[in-house]
Amino acid sequence: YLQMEAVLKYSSRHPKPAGLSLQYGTAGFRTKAEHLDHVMYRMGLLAVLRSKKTKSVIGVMVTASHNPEEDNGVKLVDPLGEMLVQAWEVYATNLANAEQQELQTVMTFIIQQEDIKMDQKASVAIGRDTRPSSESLSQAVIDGVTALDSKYHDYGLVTTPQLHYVICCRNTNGEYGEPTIDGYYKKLSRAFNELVKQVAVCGNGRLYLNVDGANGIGALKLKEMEQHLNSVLSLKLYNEGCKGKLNCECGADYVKVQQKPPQGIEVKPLDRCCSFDGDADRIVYFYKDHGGVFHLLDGDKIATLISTFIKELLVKVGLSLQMAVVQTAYANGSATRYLEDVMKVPVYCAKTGVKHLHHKAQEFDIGVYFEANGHGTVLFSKTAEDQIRQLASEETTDDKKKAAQTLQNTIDLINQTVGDAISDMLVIEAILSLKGLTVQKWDEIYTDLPNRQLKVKVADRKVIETTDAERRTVRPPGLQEKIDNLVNKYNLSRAFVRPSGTEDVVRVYAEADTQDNADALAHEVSLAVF
Ligand code: NG1
Ligand code: ZN
Repeated sequence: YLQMEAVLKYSSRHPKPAGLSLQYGTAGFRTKAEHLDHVMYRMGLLAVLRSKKTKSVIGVMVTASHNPEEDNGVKLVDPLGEMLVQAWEVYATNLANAEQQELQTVMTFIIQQEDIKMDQKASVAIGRDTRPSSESLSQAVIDGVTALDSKYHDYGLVTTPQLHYVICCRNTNGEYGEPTIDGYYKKLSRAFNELVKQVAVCGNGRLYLNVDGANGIGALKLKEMEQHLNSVLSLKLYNEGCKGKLNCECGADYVKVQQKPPQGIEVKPLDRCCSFDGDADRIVYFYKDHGGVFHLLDGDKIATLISTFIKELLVKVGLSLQMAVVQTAYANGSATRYLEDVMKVPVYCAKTGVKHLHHKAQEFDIGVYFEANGHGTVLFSKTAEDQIRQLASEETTDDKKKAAQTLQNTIDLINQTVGDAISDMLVIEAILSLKGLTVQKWDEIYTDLPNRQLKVKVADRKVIETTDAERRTVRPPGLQEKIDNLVNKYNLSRAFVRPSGTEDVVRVYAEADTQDNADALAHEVSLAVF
């Protein structure tokens, strides 16, 4: 049919390097930016098909998150702001890898397989991060949408969670919020200002926070957000992207993996600091104590803080809603133990990758999920939200109503579509001020077990197969026994290996009673992987 002519014509402007093969992984496509032009064009095509199929606006985000500046990537966003449904990932892979002469066949296959009505209207929303390559790559996405004669809205520079938010709003008739970036700022700032107005904030009535923007989009967008914040929160921005390179010796991933502060930030003892990643969907906190020792507050500490706060409010409002925390194998053993034994909160372990955690968290009235690296959010079921909003508006005792209103504002402050550094940061700041907690007191809730993460290059990482939410290997034969024997040599120890879904490496994780032992165990396990 006619459109195919346009698809092929435009496609020749976005030629695929012959033989290049990429895979839509846990975070979409991700590789060197110069290999991605054809992928972007084709994801524009796929977004149109997905939009026709779901009769909804579909998002396309151009970013490679915490990867080096030279890399780029692309992810599709489904109607309610979730990640692209798994069944379509293989279409994405096939479309990206089709040679020019196969493009028509692959397109036709998807259209037939999904019974897509090509006369159905489509609409695509596009966003991008601050990488130098992102602008022209998002143009390639636009070419794909245009080739199929469809509508698009280019939101330009946005954080990943902002695009997810907008998609959700647009597909729910504005029920989730106003479908603009300004609407995002208004929704979050209103909730935040409501939350903190009831507390006499320590010192001169302001909260102070140092933010490492990873030289990325987060810093840019925080400046816009700040104007809405009634000047309660005083942000000092570092690595805001004017000088330094994106994610280079800074950002949430660097701070988490290196376990040290980012470059370019001046940390005074007990100063509260946080780091965003390159597309602002992850956040970690850190500080230095009086002895100059660095302390990291990762996704596990954030999940603990938030779930404790919500649990206390649920007791006050007297609602028996079921709350659970979802983690991955990378969660620190101390965090899991604290939540289960002290907080009596059920904890579940999901496979690495946000979609797995998100999916599990949806099973509960309130599902708090965080990856140790700082990606996470809280999901409230419709029932939970309705009950809380009802109580907040009722004529009940003052304390009960107040707690319900606090919960309601917390719901509004949280970006339920995906982990969001800006939203999580505001939630954390509000909780700390409401509970009168310093960053050090928050850190002391439990003590992390010393741990180490390593990467190992192997010929073929796919030979490693895992089970039990990636905590054990089933292949190659004998590997798990070797790991078990090594783990048994140490106290309070745990270790596992898994192939990365975003890099050509095998990741090794170990924890033990001392840092030396965690380091030694990680090293020994990585030797066993060869
Ligand atoms: P891989 O490369 O599969 O370990 C990494 C992170 C994930 C997730 C994805 C997507 C770790 C150990 N892994 O996945 O948590 O964030 O990237 O960005 O941090
Ligand atoms: Zn990210």
